[in-house]
Amino acid sequence: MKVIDLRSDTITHPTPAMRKAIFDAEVGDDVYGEDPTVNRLEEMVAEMMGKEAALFTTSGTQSNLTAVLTHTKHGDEIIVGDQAHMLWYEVGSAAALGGVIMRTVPNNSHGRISLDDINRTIRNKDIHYPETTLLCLENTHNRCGGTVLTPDYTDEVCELAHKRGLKVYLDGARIFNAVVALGIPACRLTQNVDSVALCLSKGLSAPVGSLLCGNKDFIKRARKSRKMLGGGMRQAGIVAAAGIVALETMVDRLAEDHSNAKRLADGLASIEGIKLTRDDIPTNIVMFDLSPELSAAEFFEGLETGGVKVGFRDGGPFRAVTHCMVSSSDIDEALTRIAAVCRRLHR
Ligand code: TLP
Repeated sequence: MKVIDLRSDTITHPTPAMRKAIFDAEVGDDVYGEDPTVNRLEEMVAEMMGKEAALFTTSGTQSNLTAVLTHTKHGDEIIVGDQAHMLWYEVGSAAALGGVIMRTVPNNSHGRISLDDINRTIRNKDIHYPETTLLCLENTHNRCGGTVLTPDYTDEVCELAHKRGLKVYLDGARIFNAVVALGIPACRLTQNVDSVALCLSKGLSAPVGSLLCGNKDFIKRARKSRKMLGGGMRQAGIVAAAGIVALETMVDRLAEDHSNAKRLADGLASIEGIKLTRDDIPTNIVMFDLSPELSAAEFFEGLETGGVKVGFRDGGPFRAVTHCMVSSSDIDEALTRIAAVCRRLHR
């Protein structure tokens, strides 16, 4: 039985073209700035994002922390949405290693934080207060169901934050899903943010890596922060080569993941006992709950033995993420298996 793994798009393997590029990669010592493949990837991504420079990091988590370390000083306060990946899934690194307070404001169901909330939360200058120096957005928004922030909204947030003296950082781990959903170039979504990171190892299917982008001075300082975090990677061209192929070949096909996510959501909505957390499925993430008469633990166990893996933390909701290693017929098969588990639990 083929296991249909919908836990995350992070489970995707490098494609044959990536493996070939890895094999052939020209390399050098990147800590000396001498890896030609890393340099090529960084230039390529900086241009795509409309920024002066980029820095190759090991992971989205490392990019996010590197950005915080570079934009702030110990004791500062940063504003994040209460559903932000940086808050939930990064081991409290901004506080633990960056020495900053993460002040939360609510994310709405579209992954937005309101301009009023932002304005209210930024501290005035006062001897009692920490300084608010950074505001963080996320596009697409993971815990808000792969929702997309529009360029207009992003611009408005940036205008307000900049007026109040803050920098804006965008966690764009899945920014290409937003790009494909909106049909606009990435640089339009990043035009006014001070820095942005994207991931190669999610829907784009590269084995490792993320890029942090910003102006030259920011990236120069970020390079030092990354070094402090142990992220100076020497002959990293081996992995950067796969990243270049990912950007060249895997972006447009994200549309297929989005249509498979819709197919999955439509099917789930028709299964008795399952309730989607939202009506629209903007990109490749589907979240759902069970009706109260069904046990989440039994459902989860039933799926595992039935050959379907989904994400499940803290009592729900469940999360299913589509990616290039599941086809539309795999989605149909997953739906058949999920429906069978629900029928059994209803008995
Ligand atoms: N998210 C992972 C898990 O950590 C939950 C996933 O499976 O979705 N920003 C966002 C918006 C992310 O979704 C993730 C990964 C990261 C940053 C961190 O990236 P990595 O895993 O490369 O450190």
